Amino acid sequence: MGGSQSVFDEQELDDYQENPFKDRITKVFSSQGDGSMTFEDFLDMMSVFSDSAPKNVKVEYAFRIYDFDEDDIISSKDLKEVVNRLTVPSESGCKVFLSAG
Ligand SMILES: [Ca+2]
Repeated sequence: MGGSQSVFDEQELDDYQENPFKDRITKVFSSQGDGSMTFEDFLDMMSVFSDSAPKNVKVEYAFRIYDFDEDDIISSKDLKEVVNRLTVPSESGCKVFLSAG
């Protein structure tokens, strides 16, 4: 207590704008489950993303972010969505699709 620490610097905020998982992040931390965030939701998100958050908490939220269909399983379908989001340049229209199997 007593120390002050910036949560995000300007570069981190720019990076968030380009984050391919920002819709999942806001949905996972939304207490309503619809992507809308209360101030408490926002504080929870900042807490989890802080360097001092325990790794098990970070892992739990990472799992929820990557579990796109929210069935509590990271399936090949979820992993394909992760890869597609990481490999698709947002403005080029070029998209890589993986097939199951
Ligand atoms: Ca899933």
